[in-house]
Amino acid sequence: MTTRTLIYTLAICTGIATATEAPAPVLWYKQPAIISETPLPWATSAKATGNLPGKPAKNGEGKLTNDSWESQTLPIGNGRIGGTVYGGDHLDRINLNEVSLWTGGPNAPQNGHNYKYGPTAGKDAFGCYQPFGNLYVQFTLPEEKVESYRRELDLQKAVHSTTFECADAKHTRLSFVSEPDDVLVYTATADKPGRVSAKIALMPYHNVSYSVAPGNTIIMSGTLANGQLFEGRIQVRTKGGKARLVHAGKKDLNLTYGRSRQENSVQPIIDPTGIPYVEVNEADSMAILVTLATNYKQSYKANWVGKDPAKHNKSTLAKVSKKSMRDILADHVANYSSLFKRLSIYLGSAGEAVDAMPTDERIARYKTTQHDPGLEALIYQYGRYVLISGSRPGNLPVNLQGIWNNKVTPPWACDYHNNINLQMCYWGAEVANLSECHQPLIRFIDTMRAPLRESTKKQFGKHVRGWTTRISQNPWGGGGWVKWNPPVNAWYALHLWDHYQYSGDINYLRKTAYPILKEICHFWEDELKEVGANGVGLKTQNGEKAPITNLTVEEFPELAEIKPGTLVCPMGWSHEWGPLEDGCMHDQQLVWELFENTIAAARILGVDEEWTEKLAEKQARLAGNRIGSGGYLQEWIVDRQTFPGGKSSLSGQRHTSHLIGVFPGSSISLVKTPELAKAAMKSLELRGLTADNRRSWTWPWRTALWARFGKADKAHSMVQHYILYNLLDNLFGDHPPMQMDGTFGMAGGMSEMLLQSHAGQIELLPALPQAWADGYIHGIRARGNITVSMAWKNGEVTSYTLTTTTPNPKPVMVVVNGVAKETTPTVVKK
Ligand code: FUC
Repeated sequence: MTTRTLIYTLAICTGIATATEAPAPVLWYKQPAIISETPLPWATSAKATGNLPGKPAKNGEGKLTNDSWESQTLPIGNGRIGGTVYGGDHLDRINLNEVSLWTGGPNAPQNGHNYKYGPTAGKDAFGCYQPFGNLYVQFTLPEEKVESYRRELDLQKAVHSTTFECADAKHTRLSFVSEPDDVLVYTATADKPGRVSAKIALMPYHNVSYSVAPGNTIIMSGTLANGQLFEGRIQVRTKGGKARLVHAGKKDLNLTYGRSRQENSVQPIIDPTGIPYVEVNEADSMAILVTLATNYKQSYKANWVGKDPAKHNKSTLAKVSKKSMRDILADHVANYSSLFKRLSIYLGSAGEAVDAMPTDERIARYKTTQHDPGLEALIYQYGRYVLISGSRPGNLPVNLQGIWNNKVTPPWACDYHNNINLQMCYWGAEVANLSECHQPLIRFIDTMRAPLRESTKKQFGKHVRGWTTRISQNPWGGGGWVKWNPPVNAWYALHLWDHYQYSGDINYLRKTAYPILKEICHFWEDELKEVGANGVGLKTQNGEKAPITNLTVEEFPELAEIKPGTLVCPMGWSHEWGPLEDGCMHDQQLVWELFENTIAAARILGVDEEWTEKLAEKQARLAGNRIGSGGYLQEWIVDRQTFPGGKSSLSGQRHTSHLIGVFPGSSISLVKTPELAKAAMKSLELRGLTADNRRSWTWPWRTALWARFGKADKAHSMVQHYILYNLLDNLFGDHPPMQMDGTFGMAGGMSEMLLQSHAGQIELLPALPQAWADGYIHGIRARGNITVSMAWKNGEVTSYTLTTTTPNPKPVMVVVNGVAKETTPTVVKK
């Protein structure tokens, strides 16, 4: 089978014609992922699975593990239901997830102090995201050897396939999660009749009850310790042969949890005897339909409780039973690809042979050559793939692992971590042309306001309006970690504003974004602290248990420049190092941008003139950025080069908090503030590239930062570092352990190298590296509801077009090959 497809992109509507041989975006492997030994209803041990050997993999702690979920399985999803596919030939497994299955609750009494999680955490604990179950399919194959094995994930269709030959038949298994039909589908066929024989079970992670229903249907339902109801159903359809339900009458399952050495985590211990399963004998083909649901409703008013999951599953299967498999697949592909195909990208190639390599071998090759623009383009498109598969309107947003998780005690609770991770997952949403996939984050921000208003008052005092939150959040309005993250509300505001800037949707601005922006401003109006001349009143605390002391002009002479009446954000933490202190630059920059954008929004809407005048007056008094004695941008209001004890406060830290005004913010830029931009560059250089700098999410951020500084080869080297140090075989990001922020984030980070639109103009190829000298991108987005397509050769733009769906567009300034030109976008239909 060839992975190469000749794509002639004749963009008639955009006027750009490119005839480029671009490889189809596909991940593929010559071996299945290793499935750890597990007892199944038809066998107390599935040790001898008969599978082809998998690749020994390391877990997040760097130890070899028998289960290679983390680095070898491939994700599928529809934003609600997620699966990670192992692709075994004899025994196959899909780890199943549903986006809302969460233990814990609002953890009100000890909010944040009770960061207890796990499979049995109750309402008073923070809880964690839970895996739902596992679909196991044990095939009976002839004794002959399995040959020509291949598993692949086709990013153009969002379909996983496993193909191989055994005896004289070719076997094909497909899996995908349909958004229109809301089911996960697994099919098995062979090109000779009667060759599909298998046993199929749905295995749990929690205490469940089993029942069965007509049509070879198995139902698995349960209630978590926090009262959340969940239910999963599988239904098996066959063509030819026979299928029957084997049900020994076992209903209730009581699990215990123990540490599994194989998976190096806590796992359920299951006695499988008597669990119902479906047996298929000598069918021509079979299809397994999986539906999962909980009774979660994203509404504080409804106490987070919604519809009965059983009803949902029953009606989903009833609806889908009227459709042929061909139609289910066709509708899935049409739905998914209508989003994916909006953007195509070609950055060059290291040759046909490299483009055709298995993905894991290709990554290994990259580690020695560091040259494979095709792999880099694949990483970009994979970021878009996981966003479409993990984040669809109407659902919760993606968490630390997207929606894919196989552990009942996942790292960091698999929560909504908001000091970089959650936000980064959405950096590609607008610019990479997936605006509707941004909706789950925007809705999350919106729906968490009600509980957060209450906890914010408890923490900051009754007089404080608005809301903010702790560093990690759960879907119950609860917060994890003792520490609050006050400026995160202003960071969230950037997302709300960006969605307007890219879409130009004035109704959204009026009804959704502006009221939230205003409320966040209220919080800061009440929280900002005024200091005197010489910074009198500035406080610092060297760690949570240390005494709070004053910052003085005697110790920090630079405070002499602080004017009386200066406003600072109180006691911030420049993620996650240094003291708790007034006026951290990360906080100051975010609040400055919040005020700036809110004032702009009010002007557009023609509202709140008087109030925004006051806001502008406050904005002008915010303590601003300062350039430190070493020419770097100060991270704190005082010029620190070391912390008490002598450790450097400039290098070796993964967060680049004080550069947030460069990206994802835009208050510091080469165009608007060249001196500060130069200092910010120095700060970034000083951070270094080793040790703590190497994390899943550090590289996409630094890619975007260097791109904003116009340093193409530096930006590209951040992409290279990501691949060298923090990329797993399945293109998941590795913190370690696996963390999906980097995976999502690269779509955003790399976009900044190709197009920027934050400084009042559209710049084409602002940071194009040597390695991508010839290429094209069709369908990248710029602020102002503009879609850009362009091609380039030897680093120079050779053709470009701008389109918009906004009637009567105004001309915009476009920088092409260093020259600014006024261009009016062409109007196209929505
Ligand atoms: C933040 C980061 C860590 C990690 C965690 C989940 O706290 O500082 O590196 O990504 O989130």
